[in-house]
Amino acid sequence: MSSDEYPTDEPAVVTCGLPYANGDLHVGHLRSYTAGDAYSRALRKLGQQTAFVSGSDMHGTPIAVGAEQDGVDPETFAMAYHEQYEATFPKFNVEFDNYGHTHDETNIELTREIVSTLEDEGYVYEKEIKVAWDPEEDQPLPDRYVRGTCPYCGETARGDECDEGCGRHLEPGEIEDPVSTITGNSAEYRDREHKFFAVSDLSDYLTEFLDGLEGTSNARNQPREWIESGLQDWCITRDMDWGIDYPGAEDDLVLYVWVDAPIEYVSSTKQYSERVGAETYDWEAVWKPQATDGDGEVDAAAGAPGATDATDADAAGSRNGEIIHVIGRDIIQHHTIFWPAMLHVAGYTAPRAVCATGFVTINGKGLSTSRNRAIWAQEYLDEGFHPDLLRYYLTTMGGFQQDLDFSWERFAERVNGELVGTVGNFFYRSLLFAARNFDGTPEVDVSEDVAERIEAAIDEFRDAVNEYDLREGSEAGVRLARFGNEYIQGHEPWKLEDGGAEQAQVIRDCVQVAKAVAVLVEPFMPEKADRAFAQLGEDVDASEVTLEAATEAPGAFGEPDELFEQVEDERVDELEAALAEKIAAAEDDADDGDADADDGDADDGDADAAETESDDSTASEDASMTDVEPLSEDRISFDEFQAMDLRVGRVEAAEPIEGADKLAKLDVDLGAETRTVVAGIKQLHDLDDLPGTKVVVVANMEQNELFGVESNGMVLAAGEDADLLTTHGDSEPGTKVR
Ligand code: B3M
Ligand code: ZN
Repeated sequence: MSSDEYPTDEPAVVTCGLPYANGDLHVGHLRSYTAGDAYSRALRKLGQQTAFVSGSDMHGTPIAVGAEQDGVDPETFAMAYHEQYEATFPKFNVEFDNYGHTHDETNIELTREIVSTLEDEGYVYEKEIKVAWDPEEDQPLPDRYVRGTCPYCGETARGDECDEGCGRHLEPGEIEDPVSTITGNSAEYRDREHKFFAVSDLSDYLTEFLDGLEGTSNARNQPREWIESGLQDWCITRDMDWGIDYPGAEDDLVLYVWVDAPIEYVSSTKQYSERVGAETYDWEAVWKPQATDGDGEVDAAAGAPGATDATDADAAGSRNGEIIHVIGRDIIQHHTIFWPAMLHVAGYTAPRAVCATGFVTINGKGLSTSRNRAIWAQEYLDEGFHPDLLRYYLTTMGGFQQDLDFSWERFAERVNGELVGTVGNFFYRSLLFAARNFDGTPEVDVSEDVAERIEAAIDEFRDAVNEYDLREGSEAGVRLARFGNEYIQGHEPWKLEDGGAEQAQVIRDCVQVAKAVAVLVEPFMPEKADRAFAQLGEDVDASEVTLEAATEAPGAFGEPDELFEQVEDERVDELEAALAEKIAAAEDDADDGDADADDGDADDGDADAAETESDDSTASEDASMTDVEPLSEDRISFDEFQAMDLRVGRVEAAEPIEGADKLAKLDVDLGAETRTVVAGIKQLHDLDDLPGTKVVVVANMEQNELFGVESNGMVLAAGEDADLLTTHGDSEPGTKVR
């Protein structure tokens, strides 16, 4: 990797965590796949050579357990889901350059090769350990065949993962009070020989690696803590017959699924390269360090395996590609400890960035497949909504690392507000006017101010991509459309002489802004952007162009049609009611004892990235409990907390905002200055009582415009009643809240 700004001279690869091929896809999965897809498209917009790859995870107990339940062999079971995923991703415009699976020859071969190198380099040893065993079935109980108590946090956990508590990876034998998920019996422990990868020898390397790692801060902070508390070696074999046989082993000893799963990132890139030819995309230029001479020319492959060799290559000057992993935050440890350790010893390139997305909640509660509290991919499509609307929602709702709440109400709000109201409205108005009065783009130059405004949006986009900030990236386009609306409103071209020079100028500017908006929102809504391009008379797709196209003039075009459709209130009510009904039905089933509750078996085995199952299990018993959102497991560091500038403020004036049901405009004294803050408290407080009240304000909240009022901070309030937070003593306005 380099640490140059994107676009760099090296090829990039963007990967998404591999879905276990064991269940239907839902909105939790889609969050990371749409994010990965949007990010790779955004990189391409910058002109970065990029491949976007992933594949299905076919091995491990998540598959074996599911196959057993369905009474089929694991390969048939996993392959059916693999094919389903392959067909589903494109329906959401998630377009992998290669989507493979871990059970194909390329991956099996590469896995054996990498494991042999780990052995040759002296990083693998054998050790006798105690593994959980089912006494009745007389079989070993790896990973998901056992549940028990997490030794770190005391929550119930799966054999290899504390899935409901601290999220840590658990080594075989670590789980306490193990119970077999096959028979429900208490498991025994038996001695078995297993292979270990000496990760603990690599603490220094990993510390250094983390210091240079880009992406989201959670992907650096958590592993740092794990390293500080002492790394354990990693058991890389399992007593099973489904998986990749351990090279040279005789009995049923396969590699742990987490060894061959990330190797599919490399295999998938290799398959892509083989398909398009190395001149078009060279997988080795990405994954294998290339030694360079002084002037940066590539000499020869210096990807000789081994820790020291790789370090030498670095020291001599090495070039290799930009590896960017997009994952769910529950698999940070695998991607920032085990995986880079393997890559390093095997002589491969270290990842440049790990972007770990937060979980998805549904109406404020943990997504749960077994409780049917989920929006399934197919279900969304069956509702007839355009895939780009969900893409937009999922990729731009918050930062990568924030948990993301899905509700149909908010979905409609964003579609109707930003897409219909801002982007669609501006686009339609401008193009209709242009088509009617000028048969398309008027033949004048774009005015200087507008050209500058477009350039500023392009810069915002470029910065956002370099900061791995999809939300900001999308805002660059949406803000530009907002500017466009203000521009057309302010210049009132309908009042100018039809077809005259003044009108031509305004419309020329608007057409260019419209084209730039289409270019900038393409990563998030590729199909809509392609359609926008077609309406502008372009003969290429918006997905094929780079940022330069934003400033190139469109030509002639006819009358447009609307890009987006309003989601009506009644539709939202219906969708919310149907969702509540299906969750209640699943709960009834659970109460009847028919359905499995969250018992960690195959049903919730699709442990995707962006899914949380740790929802309130007493929901149906205690109505008051259901109102309390589950406490977030997404811990933040002190640094992250400090990034928020919380201040004591004093309300100086409060007045309603006309046209808005809930919003009030507050002038808040923050010591250094008085700020205007818009707050959703109009119906909940008597505004006349507010002046003089002390409040707590997020002073560095991004600026936002609501009903034409610029809000410059956020007032903290609790719950549905917007109970305003205040101070207990007499801190002065401006005092920092810590
Ligand atoms: N198959 C799914 C998960 O644990 C797992 C990801 C593998 S990524 C290399 O989220
Ligand atoms: Zn735990």
